Amino acid sequence: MSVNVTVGEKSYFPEIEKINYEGPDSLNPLAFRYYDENRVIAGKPMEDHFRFAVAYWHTLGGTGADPFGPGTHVLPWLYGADSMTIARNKLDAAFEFITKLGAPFYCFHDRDLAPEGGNVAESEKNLRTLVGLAGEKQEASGVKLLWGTANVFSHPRYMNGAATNPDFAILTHAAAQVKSAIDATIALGGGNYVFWGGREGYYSLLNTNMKRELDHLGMFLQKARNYGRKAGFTGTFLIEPKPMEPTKHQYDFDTATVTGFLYKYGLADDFKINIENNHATLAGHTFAHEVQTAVNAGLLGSLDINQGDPHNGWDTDEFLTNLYDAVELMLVLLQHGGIGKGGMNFDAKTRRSSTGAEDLFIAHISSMDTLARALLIADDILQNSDFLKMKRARYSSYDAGAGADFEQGKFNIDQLAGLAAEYGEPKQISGKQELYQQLINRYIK
Ligand code: XLS
Ligand code: NI
Ligand code: NI
Repeated sequence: MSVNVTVGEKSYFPEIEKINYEGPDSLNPLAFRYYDENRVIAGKPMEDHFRFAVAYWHTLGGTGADPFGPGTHVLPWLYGADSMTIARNKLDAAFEFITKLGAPFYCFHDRDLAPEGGNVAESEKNLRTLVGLAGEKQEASGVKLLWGTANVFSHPRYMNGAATNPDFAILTHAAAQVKSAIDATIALGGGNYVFWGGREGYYSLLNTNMKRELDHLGMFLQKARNYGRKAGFTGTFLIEPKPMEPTKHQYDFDTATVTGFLYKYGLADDFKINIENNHATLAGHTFAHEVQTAVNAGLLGSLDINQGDPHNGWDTDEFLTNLYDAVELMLVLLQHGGIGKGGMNFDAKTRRSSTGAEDLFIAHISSMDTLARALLIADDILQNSDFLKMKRARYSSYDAGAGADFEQGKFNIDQLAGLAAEYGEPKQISGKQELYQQLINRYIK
């Protein structure tokens, strides 16, 4: 299904035409070389393998500002008579960008879409107005909402956290925002609703009652879930782990931590996990590890697609172009049934010195192509190589005999110890990691 190009009163990307698939030999940087949305791979069209989404905050709001200087990206839609005019212009630019790129989904925070007002009621009104307009854009273009979320970390009031803030009054403001962001997500037919921790975490245990803060977070999420379900939200709630930044100890450290949290607070039936590659890197994991961990728990929800810099320790949110990592990711996804009702959201920004509108398109195209190419490679590996056979053979001692009985729970520790005495010292079996790596490289072509 392709989306219809939707341009507002004035075009913000007049030099850019709809991006088309031109095939691997194309030298056109503004064309897809691998991402061919309708091409069927492993039983479904490419589009459904990825469900690509444009992230409103980086792509429409990212000015390139960093701690050492202001923004360098001149985004014409961010200039206007007042904040609501700017929000409307931004919406026009967003849908022109998304539809020219041909991404089927987008994601937003409440404050990306509409400005904060002077009080809660005004903020809610602003959001409702923009939700109405976004609904019209979705209708005209066929673009859908992958997920909505609330920004409960930028406003200074959230400096000590939102749901984990020691001040109850701040928690109530977070509740007001989450409530209307859930309403917005329902109104726009969003399939998922995300909670990224933001400032839910701490810098020093000296001034922090960690147990109490975590209980507050658990309670807050239960109440948000109850509200969403009552209001008719049938999609999935997602938690996005991150180990550090902005706080030193973020509560949603990684997939394993969040899995434990979801079970402890009775949330595992309604929540799944939104995994971001750069957050995995910061936690000392690979993206594939995090995705596999979520799969194991039955909690894989969605993905934030980007990559970090392995040489530094913060969230650089670069566009994913590392083909090797993408192949590992696609191998995990293809073996485990794919991304389901989640998608792949480009939580990534162009570099501060990449100042052209064209750069925004090239960045998304490159990532989409990296993943599409990785899909083709991973599918080829699974269909035509010994990869799966080799991996299965490693565990063949559990396929029959005493190993299979162990898996059935038929032995106690005494009996297992008896078997050890019977077997004597087992002969070495090589793990052959280098052979697997050689095989992957053979298929990257
Ligand atoms: C920040 C997070 C954020 C979430 C949405 O590091 O990745 O962008 O995806 O709040
Ligand atoms: Ni993210
Ligand atoms: Ni991030």
